[in-house]
Amino acid sequence: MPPISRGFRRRQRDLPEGARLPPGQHLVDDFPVLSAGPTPHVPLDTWDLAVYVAVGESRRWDWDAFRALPAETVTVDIHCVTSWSKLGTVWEGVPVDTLLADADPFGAFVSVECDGGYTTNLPLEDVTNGKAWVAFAYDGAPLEPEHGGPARLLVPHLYFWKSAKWVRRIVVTEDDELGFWETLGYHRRGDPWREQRYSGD
Ligand SMILES: Nc1nc2c(c(=O)[nH]1)N[C@H]1C(S)=C(S)[C@@H](COP(=O)(O)O)O[C@H]1N2
Ligand SMILES: [Mo]
Repeated sequence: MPPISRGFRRRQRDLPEGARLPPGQHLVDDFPVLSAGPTPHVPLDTWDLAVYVAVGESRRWDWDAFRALPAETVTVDIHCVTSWSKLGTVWEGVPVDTLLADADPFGAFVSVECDGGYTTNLPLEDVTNGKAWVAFAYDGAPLEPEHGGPARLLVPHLYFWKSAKWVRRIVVTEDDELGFWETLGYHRRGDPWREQRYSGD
């Protein structure tokens, strides 16, 4: 039996010139799929996106109306709490600011709800002012179901569990109502640069 060869150890890839990684993260080239349950498949003709801004004030878009909203192409780095990061990912999506345009949200948090039952909570501040999108394309192609298609939240400056796949409802809340992973001990905000992985971090 040969000794365990160094070749078996994962070699840390060199960072591209000028790139930075949050603490405790390593680079991957592939695009891992992380889903807490099966991939939902909702036909586009029954899909809609609803935003609940305040009591008695909601907005709803069916697929065609959603796709008619002005979209942006963004190139961002993404960071999963399980420690992989991926640099320079290219997405197309509708800014959450657009979904909230002219609204007067009655709370300072949002609860994001998905097909399949996944939820996550975020400060409203973290999904506004150009920091978050509802993305429908990745790398120039419609978003694959496994990666959240037809549409997912994209909040690249926070750990990627906040980027809820198969998003259907964004609900403004007064209190920070813990979501799926947050209830299981993950951090309520999840800033990778501050390494906010677990609730005590
Ligand atoms: N609806 C839903 N969204 C989700 C998840 C999930 O299980 N269900 N997993 C989260 C986690 S932990 C990560 S790292 C990313 C993974 O996205 P990906 O599968 O496209 O890489 O989605 C996040 N959004
Ligand atoms: Mo994750």
